[in-house]
Amino acid sequence: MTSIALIGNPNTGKTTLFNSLTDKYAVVGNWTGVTVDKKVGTLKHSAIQVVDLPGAYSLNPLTKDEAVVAKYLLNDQPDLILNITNASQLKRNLLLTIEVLERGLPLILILNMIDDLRRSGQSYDLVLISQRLGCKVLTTNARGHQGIKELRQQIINYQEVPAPQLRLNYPPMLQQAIRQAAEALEADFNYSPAVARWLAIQFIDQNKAIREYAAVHQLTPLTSQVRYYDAQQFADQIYNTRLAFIEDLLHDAEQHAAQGDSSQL
Ligand code: GDP
Ligand code: MG
Ligand code: K
Repeated sequence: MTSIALIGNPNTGKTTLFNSLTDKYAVVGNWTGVTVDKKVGTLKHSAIQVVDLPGAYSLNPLTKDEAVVAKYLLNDQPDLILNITNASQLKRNLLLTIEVLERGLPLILILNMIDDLRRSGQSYDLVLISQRLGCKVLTTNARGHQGIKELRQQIINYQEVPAPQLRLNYPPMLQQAIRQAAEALEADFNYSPAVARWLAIQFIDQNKAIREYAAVHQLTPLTSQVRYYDAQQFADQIYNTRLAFIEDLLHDAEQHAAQGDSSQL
């Protein structure tokens, strides 16, 4: 069965979007913990399964909610991920986007709450954002039911959404550690290159859910090789590289929009 997953930070409009896409009744609310378990519905007039996951700021779980998302990406293989973001808080939201893009599954980035962004007078060049991240970008106002038809069309054509190839330029020593671990995971455990690399990055980043998974599955390329590195230094480098990438991206996307170079919000 085809399934698509909604992933994003808390309060970005995931449940609002879920409710307008699916037939199934679901409670909308923003109390923390209201969606600790994933909610499943079906896309209206289709058999496509839609999964509403709890909000998370990172795949490295600090809370039970966040652990659900990390475990979902470890154990499930959705045909498409909808990454819902608050368009006015992209700097923070895109940190999760990068982690999910690195997983390598087809993904559409949704800049939701586009009404708020427009009201604030801000705009971004969507083509630039799409090119740098290597994924499709759509805008929605989930509360006002805007952009839903276009999104629905993209979901139905999920087979045309390519797998992302995002490769951030992590510092050389870190890059080498990632590559070594990833190559061993591919060779010895048959992981695909994208998943192997994602597991290596997440393990080095001290993701608790991934470390548990690596221990249970005895992923020795991770548990034996990587532990010799300075874990905290690498985790800092991962965060700093992602943040610098996002800051550049948003700076350029704003400038291009201001110059009217191409498609704007
Ligand atoms: P979730 O935590 O990601 O599931 O977010 P919710 O769907 O619960 O939405 C959080 C709040 O944002 C609710 O009050 C929604 O009505 C509101 N909201 C959702 N989408 C939009 C949107 O596109 N624009 C605006 N202005 N508000 C929205
Ligand atoms: Mg929700
Ligand atoms: K249905």
